[in-house]
Amino acid sequence: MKIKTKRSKNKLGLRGTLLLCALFFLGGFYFSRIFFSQTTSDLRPRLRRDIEAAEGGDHTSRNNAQPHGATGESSVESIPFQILSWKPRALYFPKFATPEQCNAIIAMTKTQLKPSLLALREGESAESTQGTRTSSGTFVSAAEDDSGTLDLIEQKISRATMIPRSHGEAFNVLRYEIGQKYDSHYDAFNPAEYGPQQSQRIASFLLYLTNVEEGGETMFPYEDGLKVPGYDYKQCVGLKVKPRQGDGLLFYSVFPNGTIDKMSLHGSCPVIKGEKWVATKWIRDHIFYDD
Ligand SMILES: O=C(O)CCC(=O)C(=O)O
Repeated sequence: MKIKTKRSKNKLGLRGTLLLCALFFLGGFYFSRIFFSQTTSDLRPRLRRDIEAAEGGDHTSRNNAQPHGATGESSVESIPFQILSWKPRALYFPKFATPEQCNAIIAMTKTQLKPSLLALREGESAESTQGTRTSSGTFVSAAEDDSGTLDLIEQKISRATMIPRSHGEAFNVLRYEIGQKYDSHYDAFNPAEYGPQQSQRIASFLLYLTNVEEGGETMFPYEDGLKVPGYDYKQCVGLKVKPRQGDGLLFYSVFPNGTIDKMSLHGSCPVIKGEKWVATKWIRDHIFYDD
């Protein structure tokens, strides 16, 4: 009896052990595959954040900052942007300024507006260019604004572009009423057309101060090399950027080698409904001295 019992126990034990081993092996293999193939980007956001923070890779954390130089900053910050186009290089900055800041800029300039002027090419006159730019506007510098609003905006533009504030012209605040527009033009001055230049406009930052119900888009007719047959500089075509209060648009008028980017041709489509306010900052390749 004793021997019989022992034998039957051994037989079952061996099978059971083998089966158990096989199950453990397969189970271990299966779970290790799942565990090691899962990268942190597959994990739920909360878990991913915890892992990144533990690894020191939390990109929203101030702790991720590097030791900085004398002119640098101690914290890591973000200014969200969207690349609208590489040809020309155009970036969009949602919520660059607050509605309160935009309204303050309108309030401080609205009594100063005069018909907008044009930089004339050789041979052009106010009469020959009449109707090209029909907005009204005024120039205002950050130093003239005691509230500090323009100072903050200007600082932020300089951080977004990494071009020192001293290279910026004063803000050109523009108002477009219904039907008003700015035909396509370049912000950079081609010396062949405008004569020798002391410095060049290399980039433009537009801060939209209002929403516009209809029309008033900033347009780039030659975006991506697009050339509309018979295009007459007055048509509203190409890449169109719809103004939204507080959003910013930055585009570069020259290439890194200093030549003018022909695709930076741009203008403002006529306002159809509502009113468009925008503050433009032209940025130069040299320190800009207002004379
Ligand atoms: O108003 C716009 O959207 C464009 C303004 C502009 O072209 C300029 O200020 O140079």
